[in-house]
Formats: sequence, C-alpha cells, structure tokens
Amino acid sequence: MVQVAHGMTVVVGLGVSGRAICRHLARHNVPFMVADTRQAPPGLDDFYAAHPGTLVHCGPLTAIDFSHAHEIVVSPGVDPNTPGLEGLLARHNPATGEPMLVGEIALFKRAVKAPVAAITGSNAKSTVTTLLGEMAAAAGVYAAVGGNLGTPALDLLAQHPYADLYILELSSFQLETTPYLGAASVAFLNICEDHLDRHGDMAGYRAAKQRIFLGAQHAIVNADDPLTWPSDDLAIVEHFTSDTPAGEAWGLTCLDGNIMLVQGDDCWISARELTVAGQHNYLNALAALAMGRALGFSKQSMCEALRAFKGLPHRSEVIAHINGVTWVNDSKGTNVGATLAAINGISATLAGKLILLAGGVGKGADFTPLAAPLEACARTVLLFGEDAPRLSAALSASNNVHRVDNLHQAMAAAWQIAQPGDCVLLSPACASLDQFANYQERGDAFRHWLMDKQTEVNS
Ligand code: UMA
Ligand code: ADP
Repeated sequence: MVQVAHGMTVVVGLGVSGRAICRHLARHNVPFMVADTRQAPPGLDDFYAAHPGTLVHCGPLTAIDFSHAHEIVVSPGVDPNTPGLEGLLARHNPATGEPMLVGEIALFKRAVKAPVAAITGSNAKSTVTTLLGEMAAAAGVYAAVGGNLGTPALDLLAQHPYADLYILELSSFQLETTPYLGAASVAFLNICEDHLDRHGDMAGYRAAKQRIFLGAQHAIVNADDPLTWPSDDLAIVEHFTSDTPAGEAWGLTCLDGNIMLVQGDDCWISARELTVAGQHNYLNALAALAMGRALGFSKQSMCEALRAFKGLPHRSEVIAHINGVTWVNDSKGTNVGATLAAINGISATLAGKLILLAGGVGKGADFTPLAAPLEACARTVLLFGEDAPRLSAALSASNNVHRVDNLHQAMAAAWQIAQPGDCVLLSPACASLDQFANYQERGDAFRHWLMDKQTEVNS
C-alpha cells in the first residue's frame, strides 16, 4: 500500500490538466504527489524532468491509502467513482470545508482575481467560448480564453495573471468536481445524450452541468431546452430561442424575408451579415451576445466580432466542392445532437441529397433521433467503427445504410455514390477514439483524403 504523507495533495492523472495542476501547485509551493491509473502514462519522463523527485504512482488507485491526504485533485478524464476514490467526493476536509476530492476548476476558482465567464452544454461550447473571446477583444477587454478548449484553466492564470476576464469552456467532467464557481456570466447552451458511460444517465449528466450556475451573477439558457434551465433561483436568467422571442428574451425573427437576431423588440444584427451558416450558429451568436452584454461589451464591438467570425475547424467546415459535390468536415459532431444540427443546417439549403459518414464510439447514446431527419434528406448512410452495428440497427429500417471498415472506405464509397448537388457530410455522432487519436485527427484524415483526390482529379 502507498501511504500518502500527512498533508500532501494528490494529483490524479498525468494528462494536460494533471500537468497544469502540478505546475500550479509547484508555483504555490504546495507539496504534492501524483497518481495515474495507467501502468505507463504517456510523457512520464518529461514529467520527471519538470518535477524531479516527485513521487508518481502508476497503476490502480486502490493501492493508495489517501487517509492522510490534504486533498485529491482529479483530472477530468478520471471518474470520481474510480475504485480507490469512492466516497472522497462526499467527504469534506474539516480545515478547508471543501470536498476531499476536487478538480482543476476548484483550484482555479480559489486563485482567480478577475471575473469569470463560463460556457457549458453538450454542443457549441467551443464555438461560443471562442466567439465571446473575440467579442472581448473587439471591445478592448483583455480576456484569457481556455479550459476544456485549448489552454487549461490553471495555465491561463500563469500565462495571463493580469487578465480583466477569464472565459472558460467547461465540460461536465470539470463541473462535476467544482464545488463553487461564482461566475459573472454563464451559459448552458443545450443538452443531448453524451458521456452517459461516465455519468450513468441523463439526470447525472445534467446535474454535473447544472453546477455551472453555482453563485452565478448572470445566466443565459436555452428557452427551447428546459433541461438547461437552472433548478434554483438565480438573480438574472435570460433565455434564447430559435423562435420569435417572448418578452425580453433573445431570439430569431423574420423581417422582410431576412432572419434577424433580436432581443425583445431590439434588432441586433441580420443573419445575412454572419459568415457562419445554419440556425444552430445563429443561436450560438445569441448566447454570446447575451453574455457579452452582461459583461459590459458594447453592441457595436460585439456585432463587429460576429461579422468577422469564421467558425472553428472541424465544425460543419466546407472542405471542397468537387464535380458539383460539397464535402463537409463536422468531425467534432461527436454526439447525436451535434449531428442533428449539422444535418438540419445543411439539408435546409441542399440541391441534391445528403451522404452521411458516421460511426465510432457512441458513448451509450440512442441513435434513433437521426432516423427521421436522414430519411427526409439522405441518399445513403455509410457507417464505420465500433458502434456501426448500433447505428445500423437504429437507421436501417428507414434509410439506405452500408457498413464499411473505416473512414477512408466510407469516403471511397461516397465518391462513387455522390451525384452533382449532393453533400458528403462527416458528422459521426460518435467519439473517434476507436480508430483515431482524437476528432482533429479524424477531420484531418477526411481533409487529406480529399486533397489527394483533388490532385488526382486535376492531374
Ligand atoms: N486517464 C486514465 N487514467 C488516469 C488519467 C487519465 O486512464 O489516471 C485517461 C482518461 O480516461 C482519458 C485520458 O486518459 O481517456 C485523458 O484524460 P485526462 O483527464 O488526463 O485528460 P487531459 O489530457 O487532462 O485533458 C482534459 C480534457 N479531457 C477530458 O476531459 C477527457 C480535455 O478535453 C481538455 O482540453 C484538457 O483537460 C484541458 O482542460 C478534451 C475532451 O475530449 C478536448 N473533453 C471532453 C469533451 O469535450 O467532450 C469532456
Ligand atoms: P463543443 O465544444 O460543445 O463540443 P463545438 O463548438 O466544438 O462544441 O461544436 C461541436 C459540434 O456541435 C459541431 O459538430 C458543431 O457543428 C455542432 N454545433 C454547433 N452549434 C450547435 C448548436 N447550437 N446545437 C447543436 N450542435 C451545434
């Protein structure tokens, strides 16, 4: 048994967050040791070089006696119910009053001096976080942007100690181990089945995400998705909707044939002025506008940022038009809600039919909500990866479905099947980890295959 020395902090996980936690503790002279459930976590030698003499335990956490630990700080990818950690989330440290087990954001909250804006949801977190960061820049506010997206929260504090604002994308994994956030403005954008393998059910997943509201001074939530609404009273809660808004809510209104982004009766900007397409992106813009206004940014600067915003790679990104066929990379569509948004956004303006490439690790989700929208617009659905059989079972009664071994085979089949006017969409509704390192690698594989094909066509 490994005994944790009296008063020692234990960092669990040697990934991106775990290393940021270690750097933060080292900067503050807090004594710590590290544990990782893997026998050989990647980058161990680099870790020893950065933190010589630090005790690192690799392997099951049940081999550790945590009873003398000051605190256990877990990485987001580590389930707080992992054998060895059971009960620690519910136990409190009598000295600090905080749970014995916390995550990176708890440490961030203790250390941060400037206001925090935080964004969660099953989808669109990265888009809204980035957009709000660009609005801050346009408004002349020094904002540091990161969290689940990009730079870990604790590294932001070190890299931008004098920021006026910290804008964080927060996942359910991060929120689950955050006892209190106290943010100046938060958004809970939407919720659909995701990470059920970790949270057990939708109630558990929602409860984790709801922690974003703890101590929030302002919140923007989705009027069309009541599961995003806070369960406790908050001082200021605003709503956005895809409809004409009621009262002072944010929404979309058709004016002289143009879709307008409005708040109550006040027109903010026409959808035609935005570079990003699709109703889902208009909703993302509304959420960012509501947060920006609560944070004091001017209307003019926010609209300027919206006009300039081109969206992020791997999110409904048009890669090529070849022989009249449009190829779209939505590799970040890792759950059913994201894939539905991509299908609906694209089918609204499609001359021909849709060919969907999907599959990977389904994380326990129900795929049946995809069946009807695909029946209305899809020529073929090409499935690959671990959960292809489950996708096929959900879709094949109403759609033309083919199973292949991998993404490249799916692309080769789509190349043969597609007709001018069609769109080939990679929006897998699944994580990529069975066949790729991450969603970026999957999206890059899509892009590279197409670039090779384009060269072949041109030669
Ligand atoms: N792992 C173990 N044992 C350990 C520690 C980790 O098996 O002891 C495994 C985890 O199960 C996981 C992998 O190692 O498969 C990485 O886990 P981690 O907690 O070390 O992850 P980090 O490298 O610290 O990255 C995390 C976020 N990853 C996860 O939440 C899984 C990153 O979000 C985030 O950018 C980073 O912190 C900085 O804050 C990625 C992500 O996929 C993009 N997030 C999920 C999502 O967006 O849906 C939540
Ligand atoms: P997250 O960080 O929450 O994963 P991203 O901004 O990276 O969010 O987008 C993830 C996926 O969600 C992409 O496939 C994108 O096309 C899709 N998406 C973007 N906006 C929305 C929305 N408002 N509702 C549903 N899906 C969306």
